[in-house]
Amino acid sequence: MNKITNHLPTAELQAIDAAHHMHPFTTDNDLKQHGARVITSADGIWLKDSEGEQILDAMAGLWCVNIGYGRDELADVAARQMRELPYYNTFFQTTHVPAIALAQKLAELAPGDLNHVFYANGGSDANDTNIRMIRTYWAEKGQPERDVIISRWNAYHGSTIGGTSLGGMKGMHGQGSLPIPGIEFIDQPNWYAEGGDMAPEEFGLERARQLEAKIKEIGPDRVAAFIGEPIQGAGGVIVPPESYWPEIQRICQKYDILLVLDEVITGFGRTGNWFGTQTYDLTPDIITVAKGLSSGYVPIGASIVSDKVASVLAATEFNHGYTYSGHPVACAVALENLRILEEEGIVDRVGAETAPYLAEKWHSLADHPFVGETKIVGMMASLALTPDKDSRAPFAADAGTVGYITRERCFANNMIMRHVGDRMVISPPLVITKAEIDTLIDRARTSLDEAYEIVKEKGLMVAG
Ligand code: PXG
Repeated sequence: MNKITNHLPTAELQAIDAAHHMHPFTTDNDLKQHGARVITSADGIWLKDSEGEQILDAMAGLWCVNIGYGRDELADVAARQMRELPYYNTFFQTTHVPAIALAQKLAELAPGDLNHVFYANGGSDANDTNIRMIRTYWAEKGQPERDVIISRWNAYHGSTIGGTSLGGMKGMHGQGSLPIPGIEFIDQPNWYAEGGDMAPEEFGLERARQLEAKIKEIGPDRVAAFIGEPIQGAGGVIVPPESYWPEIQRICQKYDILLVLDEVITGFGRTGNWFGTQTYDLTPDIITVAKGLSSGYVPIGASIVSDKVASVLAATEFNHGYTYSGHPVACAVALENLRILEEEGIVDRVGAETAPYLAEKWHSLADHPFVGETKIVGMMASLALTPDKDSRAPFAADAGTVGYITRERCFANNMIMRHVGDRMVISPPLVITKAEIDTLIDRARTSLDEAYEIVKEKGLMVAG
Protein backbone atom coordinates (compact mmCIF):
# COMPACT_ATOMS: atom_id res chain seq x y z
CA MET A 1 0.00 0.00 0.00
CA ASN A 2 1.24 3.53 -0.72
CA LYS A 3 2.20 5.28 2.46
CA ILE A 4 0.39 8.59 2.63
CA THR A 5 1.07 9.42 6.25
CA ASN A 6 3.96 11.61 7.33
CA HIS A 7 7.01 9.92 5.82
CA LEU A 8 9.45 12.77 5.30
CA PRO A 9 10.93 15.59 7.39
CA THR A 10 8.76 18.70 7.45
CA ALA A 11 11.12 20.80 5.32
CA GLU A 12 11.12 18.20 2.55
CA LEU A 13 7.34 17.94 2.58
CA GLN A 14 7.14 21.73 2.40
CA ALA A 15 9.57 21.85 -0.53
CA ILE A 16 7.57 19.27 -2.50
CA ASP A 17 4.36 21.09 -1.59
CA ALA A 18 5.82 24.36 -2.84
CA ALA A 19 7.02 22.73 -6.06
CA HIS A 20 3.77 21.02 -7.02
CA HIS A 21 0.78 22.10 -4.98
CA MET A 22 -1.13 25.27 -5.87
CA HIS A 23 -2.97 26.43 -2.73
CA PRO A 24 -6.43 28.01 -2.68
CA PHE A 25 -6.66 31.71 -1.76
CA THR A 26 -2.86 31.87 -1.40
CA THR A 27 0.03 33.77 -2.94
CA ASP A 28 2.18 30.72 -3.53
CA ASN A 29 5.42 32.71 -3.84
CA ASP A 30 4.86 34.15 -0.35
CA LEU A 31 4.00 30.74 1.08
CA LYS A 32 7.24 29.34 -0.37
CA GLN A 33 9.24 31.68 1.87
CA HIS A 34 8.30 29.81 5.03
CA GLY A 35 6.47 26.68 3.89
CA ALA A 36 2.97 25.44 4.69
CA ARG A 37 2.09 23.98 8.06
CA VAL A 38 1.75 20.22 7.59
CA ILE A 39 -1.16 18.66 9.47
CA THR A 40 -0.72 14.95 10.02
CA SER A 41 -3.57 13.74 12.21
CA ALA A 42 -6.41 14.94 14.39
CA ASP A 43 -8.68 13.83 17.19
CA GLY A 44 -11.66 15.59 18.74
CA ILE A 45 -10.90 19.30 18.48
CA TRP A 46 -7.13 18.78 18.34
CA LEU A 47 -4.87 18.83 15.29
CA LYS A 48 -1.35 17.44 15.25
CA ASP A 49 1.28 18.85 12.89
CA SER A 50 4.42 17.29 11.45
CA GLU A 51 6.50 18.78 14.27
CA GLY A 52 4.33 17.02 16.84
CA GLU A 53 2.55 20.20 18.01
CA GLN A 54 -1.00 19.81 19.35
CA ILE A 55 -3.16 22.62 18.01
CA LEU A 56 -6.63 23.58 19.21
CA ASP A 57 -8.74 23.87 16.06
CA ALA A 58 -11.17 26.65 16.91
CA MET A 59 -12.26 26.75 13.22
CA ALA A 60 -13.44 23.11 12.88
CA GLY A 61 -11.22 22.87 9.79
CA LEU A 62 -12.97 25.29 7.46
CA TRP A 63 -16.19 25.64 9.48
CA CYS A 64 -17.07 22.03 8.82
CA VAL A 65 -15.87 19.36 11.27
CA ASN A 66 -18.98 19.62 13.43
CA ILE A 67 -18.70 16.21 15.14
CA GLY A 68 -14.95 16.60 15.66
CA TYR A 69 -12.09 14.59 14.22
CA GLY A 70 -11.34 10.91 14.61
CA ARG A 71 -14.77 9.27 14.54
CA ASP A 72 -14.12 5.67 13.47
CA GLU A 73 -17.81 5.12 12.71
CA LEU A 74 -17.54 7.35 9.64
CA ALA A 75 -14.43 5.54 8.41
CA ASP A 76 -16.14 2.19 8.93
CA VAL A 77 -19.25 3.25 7.04
CA ALA A 78 -17.12 4.57 4.16
CA ALA A 79 -15.17 1.30 3.93
CA ARG A 80 -18.36 -0.77 4.07
CA GLN A 81 -20.04 1.35 1.39
CA MET A 82 -16.97 1.23 -0.86
CA ARG A 83 -17.02 -2.56 -0.71
CA GLU A 84 -20.76 -2.83 -1.32
CA LEU A 85 -21.29 -0.13 -3.96
CA PRO A 86 -18.40 2.34 -4.37
CA TYR A 87 -20.09 4.29 -7.14
CA TYR A 88 -23.19 4.48 -9.16
CA ASN A 89 -24.86 7.51 -10.66
CA THR A 90 -28.33 8.87 -10.08
CA PHE A 91 -28.94 9.89 -13.71
CA PHE A 92 -30.95 7.87 -16.23
CA GLN A 93 -33.71 6.73 -13.93
CA THR A 94 -31.48 5.00 -11.39
CA THR A 95 -30.95 5.49 -7.69
CA HIS A 96 -29.34 3.72 -4.73
CA VAL A 97 -29.99 3.23 -1.05
CA PRO A 98 -27.55 5.80 0.43
CA ALA A 99 -28.95 8.62 -1.78
CA ILE A 100 -32.51 7.61 -0.90
CA ALA A 101 -31.86 7.33 2.82
CA LEU A 102 -30.00 10.62 3.08
CA ALA A 103 -32.67 12.51 1.11
CA GLN A 104 -35.32 11.13 3.44
CA LYS A 105 -33.28 12.12 6.51
CA LEU A 106 -32.64 15.64 5.21
CA ALA A 107 -36.33 16.11 4.43
CA GLU A 108 -37.10 15.06 8.01
CA LEU A 109 -34.50 17.35 9.59
CA ALA A 110 -35.02 20.43 7.42
CA PRO A 111 -37.87 22.65 8.57
CA GLY A 112 -41.18 23.36 6.86
CA ASP A 113 -41.78 22.00 3.39
CA LEU A 114 -38.08 21.66 2.49
CA ASN A 115 -38.62 18.08 1.40
CA HIS A 116 -36.57 17.59 -1.77
CA VAL A 117 -32.81 17.15 -2.17
CA PHE A 118 -30.61 17.87 -5.18
CA TYR A 119 -27.09 16.63 -4.48
CA ALA A 120 -23.81 18.42 -5.18
CA ASN A 121 -20.19 17.95 -4.10
CA GLY A 122 -19.90 21.03 -1.90
CA GLY A 123 -21.42 24.43 -1.30
CA SER A 124 -20.17 26.21 -4.43
CA ASP A 125 -21.65 23.81 -6.93
CA ALA A 126 -24.84 23.52 -4.89
CA ASN A 127 -25.20 27.29 -5.33
CA ASP A 128 -24.55 26.89 -9.05
CA THR A 129 -27.42 24.42 -9.02
CA ASN A 130 -29.54 27.03 -7.26
CA ILE A 131 -28.96 29.64 -9.97
CA ARG A 132 -30.10 27.25 -12.68
CA MET A 133 -32.93 25.91 -10.57
CA ILE A 134 -34.31 29.36 -9.69
CA ARG A 135 -34.23 30.56 -13.28
CA THR A 136 -35.74 27.31 -14.56
CA TYR A 137 -38.48 27.61 -11.93
CA TRP A 138 -39.54 31.03 -13.21
CA ALA A 139 -39.24 29.98 -16.85
CA GLU A 140 -41.50 27.03 -16.14
CA LYS A 141 -43.94 29.40 -14.45
CA GLY A 142 -44.09 31.36 -17.70
CA GLN A 143 -41.95 34.26 -16.46
CA PRO A 144 -38.52 33.68 -18.04
CA GLU A 145 -37.69 37.38 -17.74
CA ARG A 146 -37.65 36.90 -13.99
CA ASP A 147 -33.96 35.98 -13.83
CA VAL A 148 -32.25 38.49 -11.53
CA ILE A 149 -30.89 37.24 -8.22
CA ILE A 150 -30.16 39.78 -5.49
CA SER A 151 -27.28 39.08 -3.10
CA ARG A 152 -25.18 41.16 -0.71
CA TRP A 153 -21.76 42.73 -0.80
CA ASN A 154 -19.23 40.73 1.23
CA ALA A 155 -21.35 37.57 1.04
CA TYR A 156 -19.55 34.29 0.38
CA HIS A 157 -21.35 31.70 -1.71
CA GLY A 158 -18.42 29.75 -3.14
CA SER A 159 -15.63 29.85 -5.65
CA THR A 160 -17.11 28.41 -8.84
CA ILE A 161 -18.27 30.80 -11.56
CA GLY A 162 -21.80 30.76 -10.13
CA GLY A 163 -20.72 30.79 -6.48
CA THR A 164 -18.30 33.67 -7.03
CA SER A 165 -20.96 35.59 -8.94
CA LEU A 166 -23.51 35.16 -6.16
CA GLY A 167 -20.90 36.12 -3.59
CA GLY A 168 -20.20 39.76 -2.95
CA MET A 169 -16.42 39.67 -2.66
CA LYS A 170 -15.07 42.29 -5.04
CA GLY A 171 -11.55 40.83 -5.00
CA MET A 172 -12.99 37.56 -6.28
CA HIS A 173 -15.13 39.22 -8.96
CA GLY A 174 -11.97 40.86 -10.28
CA GLN A 175 -10.46 37.51 -11.21
CA GLY A 176 -12.40 35.95 -14.07
CA SER A 177 -14.64 38.80 -15.25
CA LEU A 178 -17.46 38.16 -12.81
CA PRO A 179 -20.23 38.30 -11.77
CA ILE A 180 -22.20 36.65 -14.54
CA PRO A 181 -25.12 38.78 -15.80
CA GLY A 182 -28.25 39.01 -13.69
CA ILE A 183 -26.75 39.20 -10.21
CA GLU A 184 -27.33 42.42 -8.22
CA PHE A 185 -26.09 43.44 -4.79
CA ILE A 186 -27.27 45.33 -1.73
CA ASP A 187 -25.25 46.23 1.37
CA GLN A 188 -24.62 43.78 4.20
CA PRO A 189 -26.15 44.24 7.68
CA ASN A 190 -22.76 44.92 9.32
CA TRP A 191 -23.73 47.40 12.03
CA TYR A 192 -20.32 47.58 13.69
CA ALA A 193 -18.49 48.70 10.56
CA GLU A 194 -21.23 50.50 8.66
CA GLY A 195 -23.98 51.43 11.13
CA GLY A 196 -22.62 54.87 12.02
CA ASP A 197 -24.85 56.62 14.56
CA MET A 198 -27.89 54.44 13.91
CA ALA A 199 -29.19 52.09 16.58
CA PRO A 200 -28.55 48.47 15.49
CA GLU A 201 -32.25 47.61 15.03
CA GLU A 202 -32.88 50.76 12.99
CA PHE A 203 -29.84 49.92 10.87
CA GLY A 204 -31.06 46.34 10.39
CA LEU A 205 -34.32 47.67 8.97
CA GLU A 206 -32.53 50.16 6.75
CA ARG A 207 -30.35 47.42 5.27
CA ALA A 208 -33.30 45.07 4.76
CA ARG A 209 -35.25 47.84 3.03
CA GLN A 210 -32.43 48.18 0.52
CA LEU A 211 -33.85 44.94 -0.83
CA GLU A 212 -37.20 46.57 -1.49
CA ALA A 213 -35.52 49.58 -3.11
CA LYS A 214 -33.43 47.28 -5.32
CA ILE A 215 -36.51 45.28 -6.35
CA LYS A 216 -38.29 48.49 -7.33
CA GLU A 217 -35.22 49.71 -9.24
CA ILE A 218 -34.94 46.47 -11.24
CA GLY A 219 -38.69 45.94 -11.53
CA PRO A 220 -40.47 43.32 -9.42
CA ASP A 221 -41.30 41.27 -12.51
CA ARG A 222 -37.57 40.84 -13.21
CA VAL A 223 -36.48 39.61 -9.77
CA ALA A 224 -36.26 35.86 -9.23
CA ALA A 225 -34.72 35.44 -5.80
CA PHE A 226 -32.78 36.84 -2.88
CA ILE A 227 -29.88 34.83 -1.44
CA GLY A 228 -28.15 35.30 1.92
CA GLU A 229 -26.28 33.47 4.63
CA PRO A 230 -28.34 33.63 7.86
CA ILE A 231 -25.07 34.79 9.47
CA GLN A 232 -22.26 35.78 7.11
CA GLY A 233 -19.39 33.41 7.84
CA ALA A 234 -16.39 34.05 5.60
CA GLY A 235 -17.36 37.74 5.63
CA GLY A 236 -16.41 37.85 9.33
CA VAL A 237 -19.26 36.24 11.31
CA ILE A 238 -21.50 39.24 10.80
CA VAL A 239 -24.55 38.69 13.03
CA PRO A 240 -27.42 40.80 11.64
CA PRO A 241 -29.55 42.94 13.96
CA GLU A 242 -32.72 41.11 15.07
CA SER A 243 -34.83 43.40 12.88
CA TYR A 244 -33.11 42.31 9.67
CA TRP A 245 -34.39 38.85 8.70
CA PRO A 246 -38.09 39.35 9.48
CA GLU A 247 -38.07 42.39 7.20
CA ILE A 248 -36.25 40.50 4.42
CA GLN A 249 -38.79 37.69 4.72
CA ARG A 250 -41.67 40.18 4.56
CA ILE A 251 -40.27 41.84 1.43
CA CYS A 252 -39.66 38.51 -0.34
CA GLN A 253 -43.24 37.48 0.37
CA LYS A 254 -44.66 40.82 -0.71
CA TYR A 255 -43.01 40.60 -4.15
CA ASP A 256 -43.27 36.80 -4.46
CA ILE A 257 -39.48 36.49 -4.63
CA LEU A 258 -37.81 33.21 -3.75
CA LEU A 259 -35.79 33.26 -0.54
CA VAL A 260 -32.62 31.17 -0.71
CA LEU A 261 -30.69 30.74 2.51
CA ASP A 262 -27.10 29.59 2.19
CA GLU A 263 -26.73 27.35 5.24
CA VAL A 264 -23.35 25.91 4.22
CA ILE A 265 -21.87 27.16 7.51
CA THR A 266 -25.00 27.69 9.61
CA GLY A 267 -26.44 24.21 8.99
CA PHE A 268 -26.23 21.12 11.18
CA GLY A 269 -26.06 22.64 14.62
CA ARG A 270 -23.69 25.55 14.12
CA THR A 271 -26.18 28.14 15.40
CA GLY A 272 -27.51 25.95 18.22
CA ASN A 273 -30.43 24.64 16.12
CA TRP A 274 -30.27 22.21 13.23
CA PHE A 275 -30.50 25.12 10.79
CA GLY A 276 -30.02 28.89 10.92
CA THR A 277 -33.47 29.00 9.29
CA GLN A 278 -34.88 27.90 12.66
CA THR A 279 -32.70 30.26 14.67
CA TYR A 280 -34.20 33.17 12.71
CA ASP A 281 -37.64 31.60 12.24
CA LEU A 282 -37.59 31.90 8.45
CA THR A 283 -39.36 30.00 5.67
CA PRO A 284 -36.95 29.77 2.76
CA ASP A 285 -37.75 28.21 -0.60
CA ILE A 286 -34.31 26.61 -0.95
CA ILE A 287 -31.41 26.12 1.45
CA THR A 288 -27.84 25.31 0.46
CA VAL A 289 -25.98 22.81 2.65
CA ALA A 290 -22.49 21.27 2.66
CA LYS A 291 -19.66 21.28 5.26
CA GLY A 292 -21.36 20.03 8.47
CA LEU A 293 -23.53 17.68 6.39
CA SER A 294 -20.62 15.23 6.45
CA SER A 295 -18.60 17.07 9.11
CA GLY A 296 -16.06 17.47 6.30
CA TYR A 297 -15.11 13.78 6.28
CA VAL A 298 -16.08 13.50 2.60
CA PRO A 299 -17.11 16.17 0.08
CA ILE A 300 -20.86 16.53 -0.29
CA GLY A 301 -23.33 19.39 -0.63
CA ALA A 302 -26.96 19.79 -1.56
CA SER A 303 -29.82 22.12 -2.32
CA ILE A 304 -32.79 21.31 -0.12
CA VAL A 305 -35.84 22.47 -2.00
CA SER A 306 -39.40 23.30 -0.94
CA ASP A 307 -42.52 21.54 -2.21
CA LYS A 308 -43.43 24.79 -3.97
CA VAL A 309 -40.27 24.92 -6.10
CA ALA A 310 -39.81 21.16 -6.54
CA SER A 311 -43.35 20.65 -7.78
CA VAL A 312 -42.82 23.15 -10.60
CA LEU A 313 -39.44 21.70 -11.57
CA ALA A 314 -40.85 18.19 -11.55
CA ALA A 315 -42.83 19.00 -14.68
CA THR A 316 -39.75 19.46 -16.85
CA GLU A 317 -36.40 17.81 -17.49
CA PHE A 318 -33.87 19.78 -15.43
CA ASN A 319 -30.72 19.42 -17.55
CA HIS A 320 -28.31 19.62 -14.66
CA GLY A 321 -26.28 17.25 -12.47
CA TYR A 322 -22.80 16.18 -11.48
CA THR A 323 -21.12 12.79 -11.94
CA TYR A 324 -20.93 12.58 -8.17
CA SER A 325 -24.40 13.95 -7.34
CA GLY A 326 -25.52 11.66 -4.53
CA HIS A 327 -22.24 9.73 -4.42
CA PRO A 328 -23.01 6.58 -2.39
CA VAL A 329 -19.95 6.81 -0.16
CA ALA A 330 -20.53 10.51 0.56
CA CYS A 331 -24.22 9.91 1.29
CA ALA A 332 -23.49 6.97 3.59
CA VAL A 333 -20.90 8.98 5.53
CA ALA A 334 -23.22 12.00 5.77
CA LEU A 335 -26.00 9.78 7.07
CA GLU A 336 -23.73 8.36 9.76
CA ASN A 337 -22.62 11.89 10.67
CA LEU A 338 -26.25 12.96 11.07
CA ARG A 339 -26.96 9.88 13.19
CA ILE A 340 -24.13 10.84 15.54
CA LEU A 341 -25.19 14.50 15.70
CA GLU A 342 -28.72 13.41 16.53
CA GLU A 343 -28.29 10.34 18.74
CA GLU A 344 -25.49 11.82 20.82
CA GLY A 345 -27.60 14.94 21.33
CA ILE A 346 -24.77 17.13 20.04
CA VAL A 347 -27.01 19.81 18.50
CA ASP A 348 -29.21 19.91 21.60
CA ARG A 349 -26.16 20.17 23.88
CA VAL A 350 -24.76 23.07 21.86
CA GLY A 351 -28.05 24.96 22.14
CA ALA A 352 -28.69 24.27 25.78
CA GLU A 353 -25.25 24.05 27.32
CA THR A 354 -21.96 24.60 25.53
CA ALA A 355 -22.94 27.56 23.32
CA PRO A 356 -24.27 29.59 26.27
CA TYR A 357 -21.08 28.72 28.15
CA LEU A 358 -18.89 29.78 25.22
CA ALA A 359 -20.99 32.96 24.82
CA GLU A 360 -20.38 34.02 28.41
CA LYS A 361 -16.62 33.47 28.07
CA TRP A 362 -16.43 35.02 24.60
CA HIS A 363 -18.18 38.19 25.78
CA SER A 364 -15.67 38.43 28.63
CA LEU A 365 -13.07 39.30 25.95
CA ALA A 366 -14.94 42.56 25.28
CA ASP A 367 -13.06 44.19 28.16
CA HIS A 368 -9.78 43.81 26.26
CA PRO A 369 -8.29 47.21 25.34
CA PHE A 370 -8.52 46.74 21.57
CA VAL A 371 -11.66 44.61 21.30
CA GLY A 372 -14.58 46.73 20.09
CA GLU A 373 -17.42 44.20 20.09
CA THR A 374 -17.96 40.49 20.62
CA LYS A 375 -20.67 38.62 18.70
CA ILE A 376 -21.75 35.01 18.96
CA VAL A 377 -24.63 32.79 17.86
CA GLY A 378 -24.36 29.13 18.79
CA MET A 379 -20.84 28.02 17.97
CA MET A 380 -19.86 30.79 15.59
CA ALA A 381 -18.35 33.93 17.02
CA SER A 382 -16.39 37.01 16.10
CA LEU A 383 -14.76 39.99 17.71
CA ALA A 384 -13.85 43.32 16.18
CA LEU A 385 -10.42 44.82 16.77
CA THR A 386 -10.32 48.59 16.95
CA PRO A 387 -7.99 51.41 17.95
CA ASP A 388 -10.96 53.31 19.44
CA LYS A 389 -13.70 51.41 21.23
CA ASP A 390 -16.01 54.42 21.53
CA SER A 391 -16.12 55.45 17.89
CA ARG A 392 -15.74 51.87 16.50
CA ALA A 393 -13.15 53.36 14.14
CA PRO A 394 -11.08 51.10 11.90
CA PHE A 395 -7.30 51.13 12.05
CA ALA A 396 -5.39 53.58 9.86
CA ALA A 397 -3.26 50.65 8.68
CA ASP A 398 -4.52 48.54 5.77
CA ALA A 399 -7.50 46.39 6.78
CA GLY A 400 -6.26 43.04 8.03
CA THR A 401 -2.84 44.22 9.22
CA VAL A 402 -3.78 44.01 12.89
CA GLY A 403 -5.97 40.96 12.35
CA TYR A 404 -3.06 39.13 10.74
CA ILE A 405 -0.73 39.98 13.62
CA THR A 406 -3.36 38.62 16.03
CA ARG A 407 -3.88 35.45 14.01
CA GLU A 408 -0.13 34.83 14.01
CA ARG A 409 -0.09 35.07 17.81
CA CYS A 410 -2.93 32.52 17.92
CA PHE A 411 -0.94 30.13 15.72
CA ALA A 412 2.11 30.67 17.94
CA ASN A 413 -0.05 29.73 20.92
CA ASN A 414 -1.25 26.60 19.13
CA MET A 415 -4.75 27.71 18.39
CA ILE A 416 -6.40 28.20 15.01
CA MET A 417 -8.44 31.39 15.15
CA ARG A 418 -8.95 33.15 11.81
CA HIS A 419 -8.96 36.82 10.92
CA VAL A 420 -11.24 38.41 8.36
CA GLY A 421 -9.83 41.88 7.95
CA ASP A 422 -9.59 43.09 11.53
CA ARG A 423 -12.31 40.77 12.87
CA MET A 424 -11.25 37.56 14.58
CA VAL A 425 -13.54 34.58 14.03
CA ILE A 426 -14.03 31.14 15.54
CA SER A 427 -16.27 28.20 14.69
CA PRO A 428 -15.11 25.27 16.83
CA PRO A 429 -16.23 21.64 16.49
CA LEU A 430 -19.64 21.27 18.15
CA VAL A 431 -18.27 18.57 20.46
CA ILE A 432 -15.98 21.02 22.25
CA THR A 433 -16.28 20.54 26.03
CA LYS A 434 -16.51 23.23 28.68
CA ALA A 435 -12.92 22.51 29.79
CA GLU A 436 -11.76 22.88 26.18
CA ILE A 437 -13.71 26.13 25.90
CA ASP A 438 -11.74 27.38 28.91
CA THR A 439 -8.50 26.51 27.10
CA LEU A 440 -9.75 28.22 23.93
CA ILE A 441 -10.56 31.42 25.82
CA ASP A 442 -7.23 31.36 27.73
CA ARG A 443 -5.32 31.05 24.47
CA ALA A 444 -7.44 33.72 22.80
CA ARG A 445 -6.79 36.12 25.67
CA THR A 446 -3.06 35.41 25.71
CA SER A 447 -2.90 35.91 21.94
CA LEU A 448 -4.86 39.17 22.16
CA ASP A 449 -2.53 40.41 24.92
CA GLU A 450 0.56 39.60 22.87
CA ALA A 451 -0.90 41.06 19.68
CA TYR A 452 -1.91 44.23 21.51
CA GLU A 453 1.68 44.77 22.69
CA ILE A 454 3.00 44.29 19.15
CA VAL A 455 0.36 46.59 17.67
CA LYS A 456 1.21 49.32 20.22
CA GLU A 457 4.94 48.88 19.66
CA LYS A 458 4.49 49.24 15.90
CA GLY A 459 2.45 52.40 16.39
CA LEU A 460 -0.63 50.84 14.83
CA MET A 461 -3.17 51.85 17.52
CA VAL A 462 -4.21 54.73 15.28
CA ALA A 463 -7.71 55.32 13.93
CA GLY A 464 -8.08 55.68 10.18
N1 PXG B 1 -21.54 29.08 0.92
C1 PXG B 1 -21.04 29.45 2.10
C2 PXG B 1 -21.89 30.24 3.03
C3 PXG B 1 -19.74 29.08 2.46
O1 PXG B 1 -19.24 29.48 3.64
C4 PXG B 1 -19.55 27.97 0.32
C5 PXG B 1 -20.84 28.35 0.04
C6 PXG B 1 -18.81 27.16 -0.68
O2 PXG B 1 -18.70 25.84 -0.28
P1 PXG B 1 -17.54 24.90 -0.85
O3 PXG B 1 -17.86 23.58 -0.23
O4 PXG B 1 -17.69 24.84 -2.32
O5 PXG B 1 -16.24 25.51 -0.45
C7 PXG B 1 -18.98 28.32 1.55
C8 PXG B 1 -17.57 27.91 1.86
C9 PXG B 1 -13.14 31.10 4.63
C10 PXG B 1 -13.70 30.08 3.72
O6 PXG B 1 -12.04 31.60 4.36
C11 PXG B 1 -15.05 29.79 3.76
C12 PXG B 1 -15.56 28.86 2.86
C13 PXG B 1 -14.74 28.22 1.96
C14 PXG B 1 -13.38 28.53 1.93
C15 PXG B 1 -12.85 29.47 2.80
O7 PXG B 1 -13.77 31.43 5.65
N2 PXG B 1 -16.91 28.63 2.87
